[in-house]
Amino acid sequence: MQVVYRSDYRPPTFWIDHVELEFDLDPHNAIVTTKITVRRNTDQPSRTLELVGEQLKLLSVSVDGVALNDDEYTASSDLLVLNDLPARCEVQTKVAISPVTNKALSGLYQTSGNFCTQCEAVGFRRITYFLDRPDVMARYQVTIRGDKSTCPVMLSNGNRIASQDLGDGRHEVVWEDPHVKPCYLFALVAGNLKCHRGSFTTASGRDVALEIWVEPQNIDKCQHALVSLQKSMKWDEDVFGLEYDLDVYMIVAVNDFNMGAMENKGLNVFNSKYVLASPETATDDDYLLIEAVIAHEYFHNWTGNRVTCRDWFQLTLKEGLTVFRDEQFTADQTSAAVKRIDDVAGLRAGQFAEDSGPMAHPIRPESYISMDNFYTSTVYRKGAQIIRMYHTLLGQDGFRRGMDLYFRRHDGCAVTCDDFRQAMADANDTNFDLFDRWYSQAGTPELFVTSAWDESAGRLTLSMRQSYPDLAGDLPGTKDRKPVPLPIRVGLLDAESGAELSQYNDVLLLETESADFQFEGLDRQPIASVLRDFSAPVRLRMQRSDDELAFLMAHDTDAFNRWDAGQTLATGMLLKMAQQAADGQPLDEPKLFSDAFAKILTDDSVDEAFKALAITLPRESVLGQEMDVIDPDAIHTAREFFRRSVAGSHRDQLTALHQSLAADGPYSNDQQSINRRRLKNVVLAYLVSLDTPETDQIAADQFSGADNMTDQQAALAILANSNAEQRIAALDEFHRRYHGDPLVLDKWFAVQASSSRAGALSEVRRLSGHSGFTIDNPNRVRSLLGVFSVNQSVFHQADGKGYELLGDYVLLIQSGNPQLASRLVSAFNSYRRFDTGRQELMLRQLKRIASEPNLCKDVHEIVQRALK
Ligand code: HT7
Ligand code: ZN
Repeated sequence: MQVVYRSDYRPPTFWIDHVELEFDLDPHNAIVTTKITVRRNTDQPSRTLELVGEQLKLLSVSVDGVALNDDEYTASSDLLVLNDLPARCEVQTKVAISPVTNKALSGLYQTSGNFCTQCEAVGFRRITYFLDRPDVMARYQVTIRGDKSTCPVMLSNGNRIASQDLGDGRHEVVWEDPHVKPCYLFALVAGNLKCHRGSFTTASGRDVALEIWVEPQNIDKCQHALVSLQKSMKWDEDVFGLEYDLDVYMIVAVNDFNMGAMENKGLNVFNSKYVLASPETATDDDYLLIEAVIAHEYFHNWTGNRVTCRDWFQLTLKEGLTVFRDEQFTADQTSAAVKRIDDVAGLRAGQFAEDSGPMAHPIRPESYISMDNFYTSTVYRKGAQIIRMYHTLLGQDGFRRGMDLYFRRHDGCAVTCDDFRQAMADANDTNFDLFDRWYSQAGTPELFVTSAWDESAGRLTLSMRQSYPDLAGDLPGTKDRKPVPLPIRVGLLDAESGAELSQYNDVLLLETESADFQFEGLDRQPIASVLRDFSAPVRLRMQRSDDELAFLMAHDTDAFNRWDAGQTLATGMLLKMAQQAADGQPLDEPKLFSDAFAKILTDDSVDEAFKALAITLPRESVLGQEMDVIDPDAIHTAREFFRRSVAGSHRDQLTALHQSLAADGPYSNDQQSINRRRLKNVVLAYLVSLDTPETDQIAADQFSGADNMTDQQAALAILANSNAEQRIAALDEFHRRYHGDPLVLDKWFAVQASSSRAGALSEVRRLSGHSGFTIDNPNRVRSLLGVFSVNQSVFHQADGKGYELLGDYVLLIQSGNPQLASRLVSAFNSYRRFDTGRQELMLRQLKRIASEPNLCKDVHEIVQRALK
């Protein structure tokens, strides 16, 4: 299979200035007529234009209005080659495509009977022959003709400039986008949709119409998305001075979508999960995610659309930057500390694991077989951490200067990560050349810190050293790795009072392999708080006693490190207990954590969301990363024991706390109520871990009495993971009530797929045969198989039945939807980290998949990397 290399980038032989598209919509036989005005690139002395396609049926081709004979071009379903073209001309093609049989959800497809497109990264070639690459930017005019009854609404990018009734039951709408764009930002939606409308007046006084298009039955679930959009528009004006640039901003919600959403110019297409919300059907987390995804796609209008990527290797240019922007936005709307903790927990669980397995790659990869495989947490989440480091070093004002210069230099252009870094540096008269290493090296650096106290000099020395752990195999970006620039935020605390010694609060910059940093003038030995706010994406390795960690957990003024000290303390204890479990020894009681736990719950200086995070134990998968050989059973036993033991020690306090949080009165979505629900549901999980009829009843009562989905789903998930006698009744009741709402039905599948009770794996297998399960809907697949594949103790059941189940579905899904299948198969990427028995069983599935005769290239790429 063809490998694409970053080093092979060449500018195109022709530019495309204007694109005219005509769609005659039909589910089985849609006709697409494309007129492109092309201009030879004078830097590239070729007269040949090679237009790529995928699964297209070519009907005709002409140049400057003259139809070409068969011998004047070469064509296959994947390539159209035109030789000896004049320096400027107009090329017209006509192709036929079949939206209804397009299960890949890339190109033009049907979802719930409506037409919809997805072009990023390379879906436009499934619509028409084109220069399907992001550095070719053009102006578009789009004519859509469709059935008036099935397609009363027909949308595309930009402004609607004309419409007419065609008299034969069909009608036509013409759209024009005044901005140049790459073809991956093209969009078309047509079908039976209703609109929830709003507006926004920009800082310079222009009125923008805001339109949220959904299936008619969902029209009452759009207000939160609309408000989220308005907040995002205002925030980008306030923080970055960026205004919206069209008269209308449309969002369409669709049920079948491979990712979260797509930032097409003026016409975003969203997975309905990230648009639709009502308190009865969406949880607080859903509300938060909707706001974040709406913001993310909106922010792309500048970071991605106005300035785009020169080639797909630069993906982090728009994605890392836009994730950073959406993280800052959410931090401003909610709590910066809680947001940072949530983000880092996600980074550690997903990206750190990716960075230490066979798919490890730099945030700017060097090669790919399928670009779709590189929409990874490394490109997105680690990419955002790299942007955050510029921000940490420059401050908000310096970062803003860099952004302003980036837009001044590159508006309307397709550029590289180097261009961004240069703008940041030039605007601040500094040099960021060493940051290049973050773009070309894979793996998570380890930061080793030791401290030395000189009593007579009153001096503390922190000695820091960075290095990369070795990775198995010959992975890209792992040879001759050099030290990377690390901004390390540090503070000191008085060891007796716990007070912050604020004059020592600083950001240190480690750019070499090692360095010493000294803090002078101290009266007595302080406690150091290192890597505050997680100021660099590294694994911190610092020898600290349990007492020191408990001290930081109680006193650190940096909320992130306060939380992290608790996690580190719990991790150490849990790993020791896992070893005891593996050795068949009795497990230690987690006394120190348990005491700190009780103190946090009564600490008035922190909010309930922070308390919820502070008492949540590290995930099983994160604990696994810290073991030489992951033992999923021992980790599970230890974590369950730990939780039950803490709950047992504080049963009365937890019962009273749950009671008081549950007495809050009717549902409200203000931040304090959200925080209180969050804490209430973590407390409930502790209580139900006690496995008593009384504590089960608390969950059952919450389930039946809940007036909102947050409390109901939390109680259901906790019951589904328990031995409570109310378990089955709750699951049945939930299904009875919500089976008609696809997004809520997804939750029903997900809570069962995340359960780790005995027999959970057979339940997942049984659910895959349930009438509500379908492989055609990615949300449904993710809610059952995706959730199950990260449920460590169940997926890694020692007999390999979990692996077999996933293998079966990867093979079933891959021919229809390669993107979805390749996400699923990635669950095998960690196989080298397990014992030989499990390795063998996972390898068996990988080899079985690899030997499939018609394996799609997406899955092929992941499996080959794993097997290498
Ligand atoms: N930029 C969007 C990426 C995306 C995508 C990529 C591959 C296949 C399907 C896709 N749908 C959306 C989403 C974003 O990051 O904003
Ligand atoms: Zn994005």
